[in-house]
Amino acid sequence: MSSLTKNPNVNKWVEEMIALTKPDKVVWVDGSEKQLDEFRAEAIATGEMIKLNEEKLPGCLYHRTLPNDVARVEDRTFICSRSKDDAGPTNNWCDPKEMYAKLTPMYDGVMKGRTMYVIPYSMGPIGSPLAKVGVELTDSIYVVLNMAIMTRMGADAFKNLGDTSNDFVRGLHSKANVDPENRYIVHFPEDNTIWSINSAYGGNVLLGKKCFALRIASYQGKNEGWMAEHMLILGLEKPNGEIKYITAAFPSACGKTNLAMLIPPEGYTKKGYKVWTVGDDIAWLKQGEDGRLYAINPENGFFGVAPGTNAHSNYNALASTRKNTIFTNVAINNDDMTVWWEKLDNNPPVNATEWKGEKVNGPEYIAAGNKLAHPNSRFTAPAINCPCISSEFNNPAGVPISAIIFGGRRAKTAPLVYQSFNWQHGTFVGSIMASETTAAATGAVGVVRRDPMAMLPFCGYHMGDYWAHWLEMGKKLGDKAPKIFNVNWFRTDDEGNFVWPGFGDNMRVLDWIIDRCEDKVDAVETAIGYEPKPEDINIEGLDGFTTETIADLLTVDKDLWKEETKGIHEFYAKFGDKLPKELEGELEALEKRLG
Ligand code: GTP
Ligand code: SPV
Ligand code: MN
Repeated sequence: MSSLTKNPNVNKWVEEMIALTKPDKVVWVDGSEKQLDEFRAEAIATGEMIKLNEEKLPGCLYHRTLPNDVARVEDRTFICSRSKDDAGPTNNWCDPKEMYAKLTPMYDGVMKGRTMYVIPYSMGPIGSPLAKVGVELTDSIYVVLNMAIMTRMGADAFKNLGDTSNDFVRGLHSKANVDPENRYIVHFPEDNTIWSINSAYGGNVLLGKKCFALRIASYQGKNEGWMAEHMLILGLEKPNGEIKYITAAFPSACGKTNLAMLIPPEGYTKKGYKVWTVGDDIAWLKQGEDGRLYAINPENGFFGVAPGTNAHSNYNALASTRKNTIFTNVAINNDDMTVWWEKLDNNPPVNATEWKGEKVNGPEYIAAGNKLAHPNSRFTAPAINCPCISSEFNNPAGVPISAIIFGGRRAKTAPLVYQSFNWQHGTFVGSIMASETTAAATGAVGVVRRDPMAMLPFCGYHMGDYWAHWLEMGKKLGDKAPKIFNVNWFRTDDEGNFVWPGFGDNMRVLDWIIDRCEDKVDAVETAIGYEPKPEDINIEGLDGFTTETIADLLTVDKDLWKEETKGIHEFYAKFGDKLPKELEGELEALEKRLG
């Protein structure tokens, strides 16, 4: 098939990559439903995807990855800037020449006997001044079908690029032999290039997502004066119809999709409050002509965590997955070819296939201590399926942001919510974020680690320079800057149970946050920031909750925080003279306030 673009930069690069990988066949992905149907039929015929129940889950497909390939691999992810110092202490680095030399032989002839798909895509609404174009070459139909949901994919993306521009991200992916020992997810920020090999899972291979929209884009944003962040975007509609937009950065599997789609408690919905979803994972933020900060969601779908998603916890996410969705590594109910995962409901299928592909009796299998779905199993659902998708989802200008929220999983230290004193202090609050690790990346789960702005695995350059860029953005935004907050839905009691009910009830905290943005409510000044007066968190309809419970969730344990500052010092020490002095100053000021 001939090229879909006249752009010589694209065509030259594609030809070079064909010469390197030597596919039997090259297919340019035009984005048409007809062509996608052919891909689906082929994927089903080869067994790569399984067709699910057409009545109950129309247009839905199932895919299983190898047990060694179920999450992002941070230890095999590299930022190959020319200078090691530009990758910084939080990224794996290798000299780009060395890395190209190492990987080129691995790609040589890797697509022999296979088809190469050439995927043009836009991150961001086509025609948006904030959108950017990528081209992914892959030998995986699974990747093509996921990219069709997650991005604006097809010939239209080339329209956005034009016939001469060289401003597109070159993504080369091969699943090769899915060999974990030779798995590499490599970024060359100065070349606008991503090479991924030996994986066929999610964030490792859907190169528009974490690789482009965060790692490469964060680097582009620093150079071009905007920001790429691991943030959801939501619109909170008040009874008078006014909508305020909020972004929130939580680490992987810490609640972004859930917050983005929340349904407020009854007391709020009755009054007319509503939450609209603009994005659930990534935000690109740029100052608008009016001086405010605007956000677009570069993605076109949701790659969401399946376990824990149910009609009660996240009705809108579940509803989003009821058609034209791809399920990866969940369990199958063989009686009716539907899907199941932990906490979907209390009825695990008896006639089940667990995520690795073994036929099992679901209830017995679970009783023996096993999981039917992998903890990082996912759904890939089109954004248009979401019942609460924002009318601004495709707005090329994005939405104006009133508040930025940071948060993570902390059993004790962080209170339910606090507000930073100002943008600089807010940048400090983001930089000291810490969270318990989750199944979204390979490695130990439940270990507290520093994860600044939820960007530890996703910042494509030196984290010290990234913080400096945050401070710079704050100066540009001035008094139009969004207010910065920190939340923690995950405080536990002495038995290890979550105290805060979370999910829809997080609305109660958003309510206070918006009131703060509008100067409608006072706050208490503490050592770490402004906190609500306990009585200002609305607990109407929260069974068993009193103002004392809230007060408890808001306590700042000075001894724990003093311990915390030691950890921050250690962490900050890694950044040497790239640590902005403003942040060092904020740490000293915090220590003084703690006494
Ligand atoms: P990524 O897609 O990996 O970036 O994850 P995410 O940040 O979008 O996380 P998601 O919303 O999918 O939630 C991950 C897990 O956290 C699920 O198991 C949820 O059930 C759980 N979770 C989300 N919100 C809350 C909450 O408010 N309270 C509690 N206790 N758990 C929550
Ligand atoms: C995350 O891990 O933050 C995800 C899933 O959103 S992945 O796309 O695999 O990175
Ligand atoms: Mn994520």
